[in-house]
Amino acid sequence: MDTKNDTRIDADRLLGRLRTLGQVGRDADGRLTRLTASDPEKVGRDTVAGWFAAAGLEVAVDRIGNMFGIWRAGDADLPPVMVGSHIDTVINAGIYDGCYGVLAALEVLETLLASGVKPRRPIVVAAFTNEEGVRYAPSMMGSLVYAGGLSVQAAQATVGTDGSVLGEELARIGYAGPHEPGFLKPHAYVELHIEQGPVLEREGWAVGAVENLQGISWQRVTIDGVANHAGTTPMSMRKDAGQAAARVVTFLRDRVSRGNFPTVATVGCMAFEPNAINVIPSRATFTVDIRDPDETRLQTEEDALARYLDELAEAEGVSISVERLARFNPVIFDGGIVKMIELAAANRGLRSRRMTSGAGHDAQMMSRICPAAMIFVPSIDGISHNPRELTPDADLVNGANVLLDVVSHLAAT
Ligand code: HGY
Ligand code: MN
Ligand code: MN
Repeated sequence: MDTKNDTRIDADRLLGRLRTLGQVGRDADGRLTRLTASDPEKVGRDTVAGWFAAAGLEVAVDRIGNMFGIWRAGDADLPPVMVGSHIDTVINAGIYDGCYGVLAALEVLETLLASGVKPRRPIVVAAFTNEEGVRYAPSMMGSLVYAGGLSVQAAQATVGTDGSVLGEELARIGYAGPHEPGFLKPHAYVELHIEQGPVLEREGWAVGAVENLQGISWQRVTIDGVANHAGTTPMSMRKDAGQAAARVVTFLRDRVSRGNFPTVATVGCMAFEPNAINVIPSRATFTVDIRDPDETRLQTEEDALARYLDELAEAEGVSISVERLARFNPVIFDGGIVKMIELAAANRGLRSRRMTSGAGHDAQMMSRICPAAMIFVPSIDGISHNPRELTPDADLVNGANVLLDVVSHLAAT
C-alpha cells in the first residue's frame, strides 16, 4: 500500500448524491421504500445510471438488472477491479444501506478520473439487483446470479411477495439488460458499507476491516389449523395456527438466547388467515431468519427448529410445512485485501479493527469468483433497516477515502 495518499474524494458531491438518492421512493408519509424493480427503484436506477454516464463511464446492464459503470482504464484485457453495492432498500428504510457503497464507489472513480492517474487495469462500479430480498427471495440475488450461484432463468422466474414475476418487472422498468451476468471477471471486489450494528461506534473505531460474514438461513413456515368460533370453542378443542406460530417465535428467542453464542433469529413477517378478530386462525404464515458465523452451529439451530416444528404439530394438532427461501454459508474474505484496508486506514490516521459482518452483502457472493472484502463505517446506535439509520458525514467521507486508496492500489497492481 502506498504511504500517505493526499488525494481525497469530493465530500460535497458524495454527500449531496446520498441525500438526493435518499429522497427517491418516499411515500406521502415520507417513508423511504425502493423495493426491487418497483417504480421508485426505476427512478433510483435512472438517477444512478445518469450519474455513471455523466462521469464518462460506460453504462452496462446485465440480464438480471445488475448495473455497471465501466472505466476501461489501462490494459482493457486485464480483469477489472470491481467496487459497489446495491440501491434497492427494505421497507421504511434509511438512506445509507447499499446506496453509500455504490455512490462512494462512483465517487472514487470520478476522483481518480479527475486526478489524471493512469490505473493499470479497468475499474468498474456495480449496483447489484435485489440485495435486500424483501420483494423477491433470496437476498443478494443479483450478485448471486453474477457469481454463478443461481441461473438467470430461475432468478427471472422468481415470484414476489406481491405475486409479480421478477423478470417481467425488470423488463417493465427497462432494466432487463443484454449482458450475461458474469460478463466482467473481476480481479478483486471491494464493498464499502455502513456497519448496521453497534460495534464500531460503541468501541470508538473509525473503520471496520471486515474479514468474515455470517451464514444466513431464510425459511417460510406455514401452519394449518382449523378456523373456529373465538367464543364458543373450548381451548382444549382448538387447532389454533396462530397459537402455534406464537410458540415458534418464543422457541427461537429462548433457544438462541440460552448461551452466549452469536446466533441470531428473527421472525420478520407473519400473516394469519382469515385474519378476523373473532375467528381462531386456520393458517399462520411466517418467515424465520437465522444467522451464525459458524456453519456447524447454524445447522444445529436449523435442525433444532425442524425437530421443534414436528413436536409442535403433534402437540397442537396442526400441520406444518417449511419452504427454504435462502441458505448461504459463512464467508471468509480475502486476507490480503483486509490488510490493505487496515493499512489504508492507518495511512489516513484512522483507527480500524477487524470484524465480522452480521448482515448479508453482495461481497459474500462476489467472494465466490474473486478475492473480496468489505470496509465498514460506524452506525449511530447500531440502527439500520430503519429511517433512523445514521452515519456522521465525517465517517462517510473517511470510509470513501479508505476505499479510494484500496481501489487505487488494486488497480495499480
Ligand atoms: O438481510 C441482510 O442481511 C441484508 O440487509 N440484505
Ligand atoms: Mn446492504
Ligand atoms: Mn440491508
